[in-house]
Amino acid sequence: AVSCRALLQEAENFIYQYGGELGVPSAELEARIAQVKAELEATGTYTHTSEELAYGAKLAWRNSNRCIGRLFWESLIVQDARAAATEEEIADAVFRHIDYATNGGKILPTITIFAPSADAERPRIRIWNEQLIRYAGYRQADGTVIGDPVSAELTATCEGLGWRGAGTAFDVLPLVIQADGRPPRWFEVPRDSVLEVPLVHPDLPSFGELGLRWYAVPFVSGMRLEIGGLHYTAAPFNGWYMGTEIGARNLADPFRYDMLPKLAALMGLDTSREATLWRDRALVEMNVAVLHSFKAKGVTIVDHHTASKQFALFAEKERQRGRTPTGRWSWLIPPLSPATTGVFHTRYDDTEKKPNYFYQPAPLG
Ligand code: HEM
Ligand code: NRG
Repeated sequence: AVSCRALLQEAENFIYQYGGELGVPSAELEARIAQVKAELEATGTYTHTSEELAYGAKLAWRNSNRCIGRLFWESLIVQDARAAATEEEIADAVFRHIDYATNGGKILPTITIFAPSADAERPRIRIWNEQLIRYAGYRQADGTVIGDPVSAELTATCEGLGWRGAGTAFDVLPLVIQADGRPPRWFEVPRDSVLEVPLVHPDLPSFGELGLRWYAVPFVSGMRLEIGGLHYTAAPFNGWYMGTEIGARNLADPFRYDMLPKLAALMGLDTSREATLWRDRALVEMNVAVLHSFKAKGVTIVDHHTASKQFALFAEKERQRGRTPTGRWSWLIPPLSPATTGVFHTRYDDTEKKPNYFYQPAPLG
């Protein structure tokens, strides 16, 4: 249950911000507010114009304190899929997003926005995947996982729904969609739509023997986009990867692919003592391989030094426009050589503004 007054307040705040930043004449703004109010009183909710929706999604990115990639917030491409109602229509719009944004490797930051709900606890549409493309993780009897352990729970859920994967360490999970309280349905992502990068190292020929790869595009699909009091519980978005996300976390974390011991062995490092810094040396080469392989395949990626400079430019531009840039330091610093980047030596205001992207409860169970 959502009070009409609270929703009207959120709607007004957003419409005034929208109008203020885009220079909408005040008479037009007042008329729009009156219209929103009438629709709210008649129906208990209201409908964003396409322009409000597009700008709201951009503002939500600008306000994402944990994101280092925000310099490009104004160029986000917004696809309005609020009319998609059936699971098939939703899956089709998602597949179009994947193809459009992947763009043969020249990645376009894009969001596709499905029908909202006035009540975050009663979503109309949920995508059960946290990312549109991720690798399955198959839990074995001995407790170990083949593939990506982060996906173990969703993988088991998919199997419960009748899906069967090939069983390799890099099987792409199906898309799982739930609409209007119906049981969830799964859809295999078309093979041709999944761009991947086999990982090689510029000067360690045997690196390829590790058999590593990663998908080209991070499509975040589990978060809730909130604009003007409306909850877009299915609004998958993507930018491109910062190399460390893959090289210093996904492939390196002991609870993910845990590849540093294997890479150290391949490099012939002395792993008998921590003080040889074999982990650190392997970590750097893993990240070199990620950046080199994406570049060689023509897939957009950014290194953490460049991203840090781009973020400083974003913060500077925000100040020039009379706004205080917000950020969460603990997330903005990269997991590799943090103190070599500018963000490490800068303080950030972690105020949470709206519109924004929020975590929402896992739909599983
Ligand atoms: C988080 C980079 C585009 C919204 C992050 C993180 C990185 C990053 C490195 C931290 C991720 C982690 O540690 O797991 C980038 C780059 C982009 C980009 C290089 C290239 C254009 C976008 C776009 C949006 C967005 C297009 C939304 C429209 C977010 C949000 C988070 C985030 C909401 C927090 C995710 C969470 O809490 O799990 N970004 N980003 N980013 N980014 Fe971006
Ligand atoms: N660390 C996660 C992805 C989180 C979002 N990162 C981005 N977002 N770059 C991973 O898969 O490694 N984006 O929209 O570009």
